[in-house]
Amino acid sequence: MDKLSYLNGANAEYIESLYQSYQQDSESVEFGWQKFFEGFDFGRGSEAPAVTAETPEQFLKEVNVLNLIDGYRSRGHLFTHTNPVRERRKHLPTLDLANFGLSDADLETVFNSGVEIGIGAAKLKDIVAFLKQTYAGSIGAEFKFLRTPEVLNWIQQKMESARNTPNFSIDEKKRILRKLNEAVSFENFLGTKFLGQKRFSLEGAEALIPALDSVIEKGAELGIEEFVIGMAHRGRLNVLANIMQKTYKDIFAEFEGKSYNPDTPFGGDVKYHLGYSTDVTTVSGKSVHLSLCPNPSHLETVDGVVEGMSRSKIDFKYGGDNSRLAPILIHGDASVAGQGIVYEVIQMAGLEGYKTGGTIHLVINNQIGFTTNYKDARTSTYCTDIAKVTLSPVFHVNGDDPEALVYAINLAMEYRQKYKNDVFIDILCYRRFGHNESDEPKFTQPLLYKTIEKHPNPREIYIDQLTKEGKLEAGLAKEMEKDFRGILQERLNEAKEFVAGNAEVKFGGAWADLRMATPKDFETSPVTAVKKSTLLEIGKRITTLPTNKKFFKKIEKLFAERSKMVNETNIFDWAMGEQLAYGTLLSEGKRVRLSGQDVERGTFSHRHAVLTLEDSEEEYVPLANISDQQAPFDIYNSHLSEYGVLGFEYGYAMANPNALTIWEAQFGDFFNGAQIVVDQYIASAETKWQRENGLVMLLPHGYEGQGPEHSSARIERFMELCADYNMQVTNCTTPANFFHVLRRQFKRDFRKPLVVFTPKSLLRHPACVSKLEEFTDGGFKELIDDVNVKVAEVTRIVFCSGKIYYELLEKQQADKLKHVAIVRVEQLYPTPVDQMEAIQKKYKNAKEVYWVQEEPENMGAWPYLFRKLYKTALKGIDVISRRESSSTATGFAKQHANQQAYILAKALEVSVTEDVKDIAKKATKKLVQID
Ligand SMILES: Cc1ncc(C[n+]2csc(CCOP(=O)(O)OP(=O)(O)O)c2C)c(N)n1
Repeated sequence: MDKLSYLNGANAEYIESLYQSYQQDSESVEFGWQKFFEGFDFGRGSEAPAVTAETPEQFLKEVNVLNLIDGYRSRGHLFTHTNPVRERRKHLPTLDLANFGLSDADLETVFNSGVEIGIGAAKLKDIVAFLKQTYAGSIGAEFKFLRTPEVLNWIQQKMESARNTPNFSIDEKKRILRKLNEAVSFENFLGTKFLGQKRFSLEGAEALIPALDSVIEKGAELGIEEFVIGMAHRGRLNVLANIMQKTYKDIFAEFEGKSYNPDTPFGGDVKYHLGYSTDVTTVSGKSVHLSLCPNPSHLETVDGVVEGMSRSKIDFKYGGDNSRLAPILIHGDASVAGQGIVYEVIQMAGLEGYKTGGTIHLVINNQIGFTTNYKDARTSTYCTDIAKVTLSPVFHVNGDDPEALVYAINLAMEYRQKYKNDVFIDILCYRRFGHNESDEPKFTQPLLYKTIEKHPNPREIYIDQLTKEGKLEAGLAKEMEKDFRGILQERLNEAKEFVAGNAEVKFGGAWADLRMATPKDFETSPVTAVKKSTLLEIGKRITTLPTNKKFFKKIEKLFAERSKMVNETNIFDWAMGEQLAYGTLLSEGKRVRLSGQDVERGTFSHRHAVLTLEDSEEEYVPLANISDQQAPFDIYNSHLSEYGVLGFEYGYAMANPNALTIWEAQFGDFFNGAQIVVDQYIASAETKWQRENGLVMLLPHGYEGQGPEHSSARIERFMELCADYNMQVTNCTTPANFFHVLRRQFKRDFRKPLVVFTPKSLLRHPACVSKLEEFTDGGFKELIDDVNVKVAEVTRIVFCSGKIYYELLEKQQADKLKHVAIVRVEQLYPTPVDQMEAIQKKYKNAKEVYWVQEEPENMGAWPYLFRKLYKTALKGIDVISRRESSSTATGFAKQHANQQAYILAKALEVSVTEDVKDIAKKATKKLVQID
């Protein structure tokens, strides 16, 4: 009806003429007017109190009332009673009658416009009462920005039929009270028994517990079989205990410090970061699986991970049916407003490769972030304003009104199932204590905390309400509390007795057949070769284009070349090595998912995994057309996000160990936008949470004169995180080794993250090819020895990795050098130290051993290798590299070329040109002598 607002005070003749048109043909006027005139006619012909809107002036008054209704629907949320501890600031214009051309004198007048809200012709005072109750009570609904009339009307109808007074049965009310009681008592109990220990209590927002309990019930009723939940510290223990059903005993044991077992290699994490999964049975007897994703302290990082886990399960467990699983993200008000990752993740909601059928977002809006007032935490009106990006409805709810919250969350669940979009619930509440239990909030918010001190908890408020309604038997609430405290005390006593057992990790669900890795697993790589006939057959399938489709000439040519590799030369380039890895895994029933910016074609135009037909938008995906029995091949160009997408893919791999999940950075350096995911999940999840993950990161890397931002994928950043066999870091030099390292992800009964520094210029380098036998024989090689030299003639060993190898090789061959063995370390971590030592032993005449890298001395693998090797037989190793630098690479092409020539010359001990000598002088490079 907002179309009518411009008519406020418009001319009466116009309305009169509209009415005449409507009388002749109701369809001739807009829908809003149809409804209005319908009501008008109805009012005139009804038994309702005298309606005298016979004149244009009266029409206008009716329009004013319609505008008032529209005002409440669209702006009522600004005037709600949703804040339990603060007066809301004034929003102008108000919804006062005067702002709609009405006054108190009209209150007794009957208006047909009442039809618009379903109460028929009614006195203005009743219309206002209805609107206040519906739109300015405990729930503020923001939905008028939705664009689809059907969705808009649906929410409007839901709001107006419930009128903020949901009709819960006595049993439902008792359940809400019971869950509220659990939430409140649990915190009180922890507070008294573990005084001063950090627990990030939920106090002030306890209504979250009945709300989550209810959404599980409602979800199950609407077909949900699983929820994947992400949340931060606040109230997490309460959710673990009272929703996830983690036993009180286990939680208390963690408080007592009993779960630490010195015999395990795990570092563990604080108790309010741990994940958990469980099966719950609803009141109606349905079973629902709940997974609470582990999360680090970094707020909102978990969002992408939860979405990825959800999508993964939707894909492999629910056959793509997203009405059977829903993600729930629980945010804080400061973090949802402040963290950019929220935007990155929310943008996924409608993207083909990432959508999960709608996420239910809950915000524990305690109006404070640590010590920061909400006014300093955002510019937007609401902390949830990001919801408007995806046109997601928002319900702002008073956290002291658990029934309103339960109603709102049930509505959100229904909405999610029906419209498959995100929906937000902003729980207006407060934080009873400081940021944590040893913090003094009065230092920074003295007045607010005076109010909070006196404010009754939500259970007391609800008991009061139920008592007034006459719905609560005397003594029941007290009994509930006593019983529950009794249970808690019993569990605490058990926890004190509890001695930590051998915490051997057992995987469940999709991970049931897997185990934790041991150092022995990394001594050699398993056979990952594929039978020749199979490889060639798959090769044929993925290089043969259908004849009934019209492809670009260049694509036809490219595929003809690929086909030649399969059918004639049997020599494969990098792109084919990669495609054959995927093709063979798909044929073996392993799902392959690759996402990242522009991955379908490939940033360097080498992949062409998705082909768009000429003159049409139709796409053809060769890897999806291998056979009917193959596993799905999912490849998606991502939106321009690293942090969000890497988190998503990590989550995808976490849920499904049987999918090869790959994230590719556009250029390797861009991964640092996702450094938090690397630090907090990829590198450390196993040590902290005993969670394995088989995610692969492809990071284009190599010094090719493209300047500081497109040269380095920051190998050093990964190397510094390597410990405890936490991940595999590789810099392969051959298509076959790349093929094997990808396949290796599945050929062992454990999972490990794999980082591959991938080439750029090598994609088209004539020497960077592999023969058929390299695919059909053996497996991944951690180290590749030099086959071009004679052992006895070698006086210098040069270890290197990645692209520089081909430059060294070229010079070695061009200058016919016999004294330098160039040995490639293909796997930087776990570092094949034994194999490197064996090389040193083998070249017994070698007097010198160098590590040669393109990166500056303070970057690349050297700082790590230096630290590792000085305690081994290779302690005499020295480095040849660019001099240390604060920037990854030079922006001057000439300087780049000189630096590169200098490295080659130094490494191979060949004559250095004048230019390079000059550079060398300027570089003042001092080789670090070890020992
Ligand atoms: C990315 C990030 N930055 C800073 C912090 C430190 N920190 C922990 S809690 C907190 C306040 C969070 O406020 P809010 O999101 O409103 O949640 P609340 O603690 O109030 O429940 C901050 C700044 C963090 N954990 N993560």
